[in-house]
Amino acid sequence: MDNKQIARILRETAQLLEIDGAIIGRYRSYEKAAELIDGLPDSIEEMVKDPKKLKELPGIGDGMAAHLAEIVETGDYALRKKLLKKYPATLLDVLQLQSLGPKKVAFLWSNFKAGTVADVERIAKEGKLRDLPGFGEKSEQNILKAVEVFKKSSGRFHIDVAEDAAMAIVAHIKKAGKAVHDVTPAGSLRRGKETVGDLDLLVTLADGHTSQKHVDALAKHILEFPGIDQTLAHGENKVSFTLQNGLQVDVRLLEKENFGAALLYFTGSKEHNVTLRGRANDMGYTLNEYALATLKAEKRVAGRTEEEIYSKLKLDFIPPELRENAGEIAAAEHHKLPHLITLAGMKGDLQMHSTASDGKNSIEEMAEAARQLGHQYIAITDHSKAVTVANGLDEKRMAAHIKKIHAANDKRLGIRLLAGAEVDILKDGSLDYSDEILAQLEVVVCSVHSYFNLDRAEMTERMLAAIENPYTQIIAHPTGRLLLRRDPIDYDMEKILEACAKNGVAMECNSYPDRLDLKDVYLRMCKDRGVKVVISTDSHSAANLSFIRYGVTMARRGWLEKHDVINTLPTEQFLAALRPKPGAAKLRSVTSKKAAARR
Ligand code: DGT
Ligand code: CA
Ligand code: CA
Ligand code: ZN
Repeated sequence: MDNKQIARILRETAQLLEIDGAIIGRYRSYEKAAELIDGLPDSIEEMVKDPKKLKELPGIGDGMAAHLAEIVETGDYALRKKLLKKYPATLLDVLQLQSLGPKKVAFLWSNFKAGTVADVERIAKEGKLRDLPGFGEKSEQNILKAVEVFKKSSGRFHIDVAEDAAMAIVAHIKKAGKAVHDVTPAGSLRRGKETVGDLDLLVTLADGHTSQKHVDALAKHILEFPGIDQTLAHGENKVSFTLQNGLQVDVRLLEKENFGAALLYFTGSKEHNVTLRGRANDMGYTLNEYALATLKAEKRVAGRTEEEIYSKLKLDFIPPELRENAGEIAAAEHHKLPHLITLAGMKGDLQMHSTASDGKNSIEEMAEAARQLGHQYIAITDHSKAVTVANGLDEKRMAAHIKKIHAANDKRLGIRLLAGAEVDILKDGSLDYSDEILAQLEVVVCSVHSYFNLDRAEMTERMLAAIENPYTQIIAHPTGRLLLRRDPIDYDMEKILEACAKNGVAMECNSYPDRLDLKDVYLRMCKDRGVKVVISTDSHSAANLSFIRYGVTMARRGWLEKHDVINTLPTEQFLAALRPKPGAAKLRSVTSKKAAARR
């Protein structure tokens, strides 16, 4: 049982307790423990063996330590099970709806017996909510919007959840030993899509282990994976099962000889495959999950690797992230594929929070973790005052905080620390800090955290105003989407990108797995329109800094190359690539005039 599963059980217990009307302290302790365990590098399953160590964790006392032991031992938690007898499990789905907290969920349950998202949708559509205390017409509409998001997203999973599950299963399958040659994730996970419907894993059999007897033994071993909830299918060369969080997993067992063709087929996308098969047919071949073969004689020409199949089809190798039938096949034919950005190319991270606002680690701790990742510079960007829920800093606190960042930088921690802030874009597009503070910041990151429902025209004006503010340098999580939870805000992206290009404002590719914002299509628009991109993590703890890999994946899906992303540049060049500060621009032109006069 991994930390994520344990955290989920605790979180659900907290939510059910809150619905049940438990006193705040009671459910908060579960919530806090869930949050802690989610971000913990050490395995709780290991730690319960030594209760003393467990209780050294902040907020874990005797009681919680015993609960954790119970969860690890039984795979569930008695209190959660008891509450699930009292309330339907589907209430947890209702709780997922943005804009419905536990109090309202409890209210709807006790007054309408609304226990499913469909129930809530029905009573909202019947107009029964608008007159209730604490609801109103606007909230009724927001609930219906949230229901739509839920319906679109249900059954899909965030990329980090999918990746963690895939890694655990791969490790388990490899424990079968010499029967297994290799295990490779395919499907949308390999393409780096922001959410994943199900996992597709390919297991290649070792030489001498390909008989049906061997395959059956291996299948049996795979189905002993401890995270399995239900076995769905057990065929000749395929097993399917679901995990406790509902994620489905399809595992295919195959011979090495067919690996390339199978990997190509099961990586998809379906649309890429269809176009590829059409091309194969035009060239006198047939392509399926076993091989590329001649149409007439059915003579096999390739199949062991993807490379040899692409090559026979007279195409350059197409990286999985590009396989969406969005022009990549034509580009591969003409040797025009982009040289995609890589994780190793990243030199800095421009959005993260410290304990000054809602982060879990100090400036120094963030610096050390970033240094270990190989970064040359980071910007500490705590929240501005409007974001009260995140303990945003007012001008006075921010002025002191800037000094603290400079002081930390002076300690020469092996990484350059930039004094930044994530400045809220207010409803009218103005920024949440005075020019005096903005002028002191080395990196000004601006973003929306309120009024997500403005109409398109008003939202476009708001964003334009923010971009035209001379202090704005980076727009963070530009569309404000929360994957599987909240739709993006609505504005005219063409107009906004045009304004970014004109004003030298960079767009952020936010790496946080529930944001991944901008999305791939918009990133490609940035590239085509000459808008600079930064890839940042929006870390709220030192452990989050490694999320940058998801941002890089999204950037690759957006066809971005090293030169499209300014935080691939070394420190000084990066700073020069940022939009110049109002004062600095004047200063720079004065010095260059002086330089010209000298020449
Ligand atoms: P997902 O799971 O919804 O996130 O997306 P995928 O792309 O992983 O889709 P999935 O799991 O249904 O199938 C995995 C790959 O297998 C898919 O990307 C392409 C291939 N595939 C599946 N079904 C078909 C099909 O009917 N025709 C073709 N050409 N390819 C298919
Ligand atoms: Ca899939
Ligand atoms: Ca599948
Ligand atoms: Zn933010």
